[in-house]
Amino acid sequence: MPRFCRIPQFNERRRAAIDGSLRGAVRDAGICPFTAGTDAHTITPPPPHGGGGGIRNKGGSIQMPSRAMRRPGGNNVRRASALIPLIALAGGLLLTTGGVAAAGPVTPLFTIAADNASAVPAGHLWAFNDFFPRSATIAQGGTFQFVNGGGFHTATLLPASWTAAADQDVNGIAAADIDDTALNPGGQLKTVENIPAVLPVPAQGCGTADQPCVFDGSSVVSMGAPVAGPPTPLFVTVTAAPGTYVFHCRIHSWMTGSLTVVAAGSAGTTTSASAAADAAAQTAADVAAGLAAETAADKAAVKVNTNGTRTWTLHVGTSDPAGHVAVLEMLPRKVTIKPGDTVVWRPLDRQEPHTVTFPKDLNTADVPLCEGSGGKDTPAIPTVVPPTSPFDFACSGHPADEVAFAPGNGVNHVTSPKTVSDSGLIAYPTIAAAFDLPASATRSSWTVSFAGATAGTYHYVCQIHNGMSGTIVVH
Ligand SMILES: [Cu+2]
Repeated sequence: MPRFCRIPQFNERRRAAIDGSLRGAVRDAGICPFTAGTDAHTITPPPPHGGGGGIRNKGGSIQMPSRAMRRPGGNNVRRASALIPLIALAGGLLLTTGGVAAAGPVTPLFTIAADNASAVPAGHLWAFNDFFPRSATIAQGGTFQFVNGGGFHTATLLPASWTAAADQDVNGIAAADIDDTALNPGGQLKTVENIPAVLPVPAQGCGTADQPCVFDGSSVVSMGAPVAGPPTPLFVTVTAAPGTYVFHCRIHSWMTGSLTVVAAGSAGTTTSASAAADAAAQTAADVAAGLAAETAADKAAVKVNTNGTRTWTLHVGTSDPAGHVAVLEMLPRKVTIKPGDTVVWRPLDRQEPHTVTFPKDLNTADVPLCEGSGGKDTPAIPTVVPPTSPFDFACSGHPADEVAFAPGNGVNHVTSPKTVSDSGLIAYPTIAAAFDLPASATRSSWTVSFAGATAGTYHYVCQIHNGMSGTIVVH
């Protein structure tokens, strides 16, 4: 079994239904014993020149230790998280002995939003995999806030010595199922979801306006993804030395920004108004880029084969070249083919994986599993029927061990509007690389034969992105 504990995850549709109290339960009680504090506290920053076996070079800049070395263990995590209440207590004592009443909530100097869902043009299904604003400057001692602007994101502020690519490699949402190397039914190497890495850091004790987390430049501060319940803002007081620090999303590898810290009293720092203006300018540029990308991808390529059938190439999602806008649409959304034709889906989005699933959402984008001997995984058992969240699954007395990510069913021949066909993960190759997955963990295309298909309307969806759907008319 992998050395870190994984807890169940659920897709975006089901996430909306989760009781917000679960988030607190995860953070405070630690449903998974290793989630409190998460791995980020205990992972040693990648050395500038790694040694030992399994070295690989990510992003051309940093050499990483082997995967086995990089997997977080549990004990140090607990030690790190136990420090948080102590720090909080010390802070309280200082206030008390100073005779100063608690000042009450801090007003943040500015806001950095992960995503901007309200700016998606009407009639489009997009996500902004971008921070608004992407860069900011703060004086030492200042407080700002990260907020979730409407997607499944983290905002993870990294120590000076870390790069976003290195953090993504170790703490990204996806990981190889290293003890089970059999292929998924869809033909991909198995991928599991690394849930602890996208929970808040620190896990508890700070982040509110009354008690901001402190970023001192030496350890991670992260607004967790909305894994359980609605997202909450993360207030951060910056005490780090002057310099530039990277923040990023552990789910979307190209989603990065920078925070420049300057000495207290310096001029030219970001204000609420300047942050809003920068965000607005970025939004306008992103929208234009997203529309251009969508238009470019909204065409089917058609090739006539020697036997007279046609091969259609469609696009399952796209993005602008910078990866700031994820177009979560099947493009073109509807095509009319003939029996005997073949349809190929290609991903164009650099950051979002997808599935092509006929005829409807099967709820198999996230599959809670129990580890068995010899790496044999079995489905976890629902503890609530019907289950409404991944926390409603268990393995003989403990939470599910891991969550398989979109395994697919391997059916690539569709003959009726009722045929159940699920590609499993389709993704641009850069996505596997960003998470240190083997390239074969995703498919760079998916081909479905409609040989012998009956006339009719065939619906299909992406199981990862709610509302992402398309239609094939066989005529
Ligand atoms: Cu999708």
